[in-house]
Parts: sequence; structure tokens; C-alpha cells
Amino acid sequence: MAILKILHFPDSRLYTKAKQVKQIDSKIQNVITDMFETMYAAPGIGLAATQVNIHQQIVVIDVSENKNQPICLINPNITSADGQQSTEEGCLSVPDIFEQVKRAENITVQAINKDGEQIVLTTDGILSVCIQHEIDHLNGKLFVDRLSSLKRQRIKQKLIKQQRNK
Ligand code: GNR
Ligand code: NI
Repeated sequence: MAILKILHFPDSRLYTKAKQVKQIDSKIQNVITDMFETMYAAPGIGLAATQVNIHQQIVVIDVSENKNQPICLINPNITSADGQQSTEEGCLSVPDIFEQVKRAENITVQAINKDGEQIVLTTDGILSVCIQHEIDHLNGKLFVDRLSSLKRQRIKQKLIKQQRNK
């Protein structure tokens, strides 16, 4: 097991589109284990492989209070979305920045789990937000890309300054 290094905005590697997982072998299983460990350690409620510089369609999520409801989605695909909600979002790749983002309220997502089984999940609230946020990562998109360019520019300057002072 290992804690993986999380890339920070504006790292260009965060803009890579992830490829479909073709086969769930032991290498992929190990990536999933390390991603859960990295997410729980951060701590975060979700993590996309893109954030740890692995460009395959893998996300891990746990929005539960007691951190005992792990969800792994491989090749996730949103098959329906409706309604709207606005939530204050944060991102492990955009440290210490929190902004309201509008997303669909109700979604249905299709994916395969870590055992290679097809799963279908219909959900709302924070789990819905988190799934949409993680799928954005796999598509090379960050929540700051859903803000105004002025806000995004300010966040970029702030993070560049932070990284310089480290
Ligand atoms: O830990 C996280 N919290 C969070 C809060 C509101 C909306 C989305 C998230 S996901 C984030 C972890 C992360 O960066 N996942 O990509
Ligand atoms: Ni994120």
C-alpha cells in the first residue's frame, strides 16, 4: 500500500483525459487500494485517478460519516441527470479553495466495480455532487473550470504563490 502524490492546479497533467480500463487485473486492484488509502489520508470524500497522475477511468468515493462505505467506480457513465443543486465544493487538487458550484441534483451512473461487475447507482445530494466532480476529473476538468474566468485566474495566482512559498 502507498499514499500517492496528488497533483495541484494548474498542473497541466490534470487536463489529461483518462482512458477506459480494459481489464481489471492485479495492477488495477493495487491502484484502487492505493487510491482509497490516499483519499482517506488526505482526507477527502473522493479521488479520481487523474489526480494521482494515473490516466485511467477509476474513481474512489466515500461520503459516509464513519468512512466505512467505500465506492469504486470504473469507466463510470452518467446515463441520466436532472434537477439542479448548488454546493460549496473543494478539491484535493485545489487546496484551501471553496466555491459554490451548480450541478445536476439527481443522477444515474453506470460503472463497473473493482470485481468487474456492472453496477447502476441512482443518487442525489452530496454523493451525486461527488460523482459528477470525479467524472469531471476523468475528463480533464476541474471545478474551477466551472467558475468565471476571473475567479479561476485569482485562484491560479493564489495557488502559484502558495507553491512558491513552499
Ligand atoms: O474531498 C472532497 N470534498 C468535496 C466537497 C464538495 C464537493 C466535492 C468534493 S470532492 C473532494 C475530493 C476531491 O478533490 N475529489 O476529486
Ligand atoms: Ni477534486
